Order: sequence, then C-alpha cells, then structure tokens
Amino acid sequence: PQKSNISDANFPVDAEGRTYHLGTKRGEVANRILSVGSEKRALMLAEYLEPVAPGRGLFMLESSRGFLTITGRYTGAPVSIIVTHMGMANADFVVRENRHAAALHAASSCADADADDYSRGAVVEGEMAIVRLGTCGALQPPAHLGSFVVADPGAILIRRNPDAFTPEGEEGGLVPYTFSRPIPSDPALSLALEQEAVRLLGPEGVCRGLNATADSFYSSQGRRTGWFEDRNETLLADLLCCYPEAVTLEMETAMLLDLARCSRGSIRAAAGVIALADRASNHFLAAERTEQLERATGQACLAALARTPLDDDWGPHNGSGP
Ligand code: R1P
Repeated sequence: PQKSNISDANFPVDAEGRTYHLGTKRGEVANRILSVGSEKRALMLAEYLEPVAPGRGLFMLESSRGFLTITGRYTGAPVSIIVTHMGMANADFVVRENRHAAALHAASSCADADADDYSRGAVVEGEMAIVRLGTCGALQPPAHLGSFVVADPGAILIRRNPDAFTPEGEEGGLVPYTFSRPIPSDPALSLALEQEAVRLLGPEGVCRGLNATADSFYSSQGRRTGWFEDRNETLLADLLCCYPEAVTLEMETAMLLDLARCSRGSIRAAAGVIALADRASNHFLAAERTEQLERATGQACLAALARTPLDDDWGPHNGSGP
C-alpha cells in the first residue's frame, strides 16, 4: 500500500483511500479495536482470532511505517488488533486514522454540513470501541509487579515543559512537569475489561485505578539519566501528592481517552496495563510471566470488546469486510 499518490494535505490518503501512516482503508478494520504496543504481542494475540469469514485467513496489513493491522473475529465479533508502538503521537495516528473521514475537510466548508459528513469515507464507520493492552510501571498498591490494572476512573497526562529549562523559565519559577486533570475511561467497557480479566486471572491478579500517562519513558516518568538535566528528582512524589490514587505509569492511555472524549460520542475507550516494573522497589517482571499475562489479559481485552454492543454493521455480509 501507499505507493500511489497522496491527496489532501489536511488528511492524507492515497487514491485507494488508504491512510498515510496506517495504510488501511474502509472495510479492512473492525469497529472493535485492540491496540497493543508491540508486533510480538499482536501476533501472539492474533492466535486467538478466527477468520472474518469461513475458509479465509485473517486480514493482515503492515504499513510502510510499521503499523500492523490484523482483522478477524473473536467469539464471532469482528475485531482488529493494531500495533500502536509507543507514545502519544502513535496512539493519535491509530485512533484518528481509523476514525478518519475523508469527506470532512470538504464538508466543513459547506454551511449545511451535517453529522453524517463525519462518517462518510471513514476507515471505520459507525460506533467504535477501542481497548489498549499495555505494560506499565506500578507506583503503589493495589498495583504490584504482575498486576493487571484497568485505568478506571481514567488517566492523567504528565507533560515536560521545555520553557522551564530556559534561563527565563528558571527565573520565572516555571515547573518542569505539568499534570493534567483526569480524563475518564468508558465505565461500561472498563467494567467489562475488569470482569473478563478477573475471570481469566482471578481477583487477586486484577485491580483498577488512576493511570498516569507520560510524554516520555525517561524524564517525565522520573527516571534519572546522567547526561541530561531533567529536574525530575521529585516527580513521582509530586505526582502522588497531587494524585494520591495514581497507580500506574505508562505512555499512551491518556491520549486514547482524550481522543475518545473528543470523538463526538463515536468512540468508547478503555485501557488495561500489566505492571511490568515496580517503580518503588525497582524490580522487573520475568519475560515468561510477562508473556503468560499478555496472553491471558489479551483474551480478556478481546472478550470485553466482543461483548460490547455497538451500533455498527461491519462484515463481509454487507460488503464492508476485507
Ligand atoms: C515503554 O517501554 C512502552 O511500554 C509501555 C509504555 O506505555 C510504552 O509504550 O506500554 P506498551 O507495552 O504497550 O508499549
């Protein structure tokens, strides 16, 4: 894909209607999306999918930018697993390019543009549900090494403020890191995710709590590296002072929840993360245990998506499947 010419600088698509970064087009992506951070995790979880239609394989497409989309069915419901890689910009690509509406730019100049214009030409039409399955650092109980933590009630965003690192900023007392207010997750989808995880892992392995999403792995997560002036020595303490209920720290959830909140009611989003690192003790989870948990919690995410009722009509039966 993406060999033909791109049109529309506002929202680039090629002549086939394939998006610029994810490379997918209408009909190739299901309304239920599981967003994962790595290709290994996506391929492992694709083992639990059935083909979209009998006698056909899973739909798989990797874009030139490395975004892999796999579409199939889980317990009958169409689901796409998408490799989102890391960080907020990549989460933004995945959400926006799937929700994309090619006609929006043209329609926005028409005085009589109506709500339908937002779905015309979309990669995914109708309501969407997106669940992120990620890994994270555990900040405090109830999250501990190996826990699966559902981001309920949601997530806050930690941003590094470059202005604070200038002489003027220092003089003016600018803070080097800012914390947003909580961004809510979808309550029903979060509950479904928690219930499915408890079913597969047992109640002791699952908890819920406020997530903190940082705009980097190092400085804005309070990691210290000698070559950079990061002024983050008190960052984690400051975070817990501001949000005593924060339990996990990672890099995508707040972006997903923010976009869902701003999606004009078209996207429901939730996230669950496996605590891979304990930020208090500095311990890290063994690779074999991580894989076991990825398999179990991945199935919980797929089950939560599959049981979520959506106003969609996707599938080969109406010609919209891949
Ligand atoms: C950092 O190592 C990455 O791991 C976490 C962070 O959010 C970041 O993306 O999540 P994933 O395992 O989903 O990538």
